[in-house]
Amino acid sequence: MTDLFAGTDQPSVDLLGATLWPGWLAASAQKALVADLRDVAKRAPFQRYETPSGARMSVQMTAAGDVGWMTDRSGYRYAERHISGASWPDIPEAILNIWRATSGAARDPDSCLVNFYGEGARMGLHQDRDEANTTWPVVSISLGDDGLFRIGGQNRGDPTVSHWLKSGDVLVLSGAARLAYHGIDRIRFGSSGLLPDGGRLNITLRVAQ
Ligand code: MD6
Ligand code: FE
Repeated sequence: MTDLFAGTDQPSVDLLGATLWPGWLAASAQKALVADLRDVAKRAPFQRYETPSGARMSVQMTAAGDVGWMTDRSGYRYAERHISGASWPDIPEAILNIWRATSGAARDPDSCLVNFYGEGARMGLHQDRDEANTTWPVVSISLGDDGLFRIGGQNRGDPTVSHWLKSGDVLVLSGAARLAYHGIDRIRFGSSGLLPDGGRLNITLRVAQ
């Protein structure tokens, strides 16, 4: 298993306090993760949620774990069930192993959000702060097409830096960067061959409750 991972001995990149491990996942591990996510999406199909303001998100989402992040007109929250009423699938073991190797946290995550970006999808600047305890890190895994990630500080108006996240990159938001504003400005649709029909998958692991 560990030979699927490039590992954390390679140089990391600091993005305003967030730690990026470029190309942390070998191509074989990336393919295996896509297969795991297809299984998750079979049990819990992707949705385009509505935000509290009534806007439909361009990113499609599903989840695994005890709870899954979702939004509708009544607000952002972690739900115990998919919109179908089914409980969320378990977090795949290979995904838990990435958290264990990179997060530095003494416990496993209880929530795994899966984002899918088709052509033109984006995610506005936001903080991840719907979790009960926001001192646990967030681990983010990128698969498929390149995504232009932007990160700033703990206030919306703080200066930001941008970086293209590539397939196999692992990013950890911890410490002061845990509550940094961040988002995906755009993707380069078709830039990766990992997903036959193009697009970008992002996995975020969290301790939500
Ligand atoms: C994305 N990522 O990469 C969106 N959140 O598609 C996030 O919203 C994110 O990359 C918390 C920590 C790392 C992230
Ligand atoms: Fe986020």
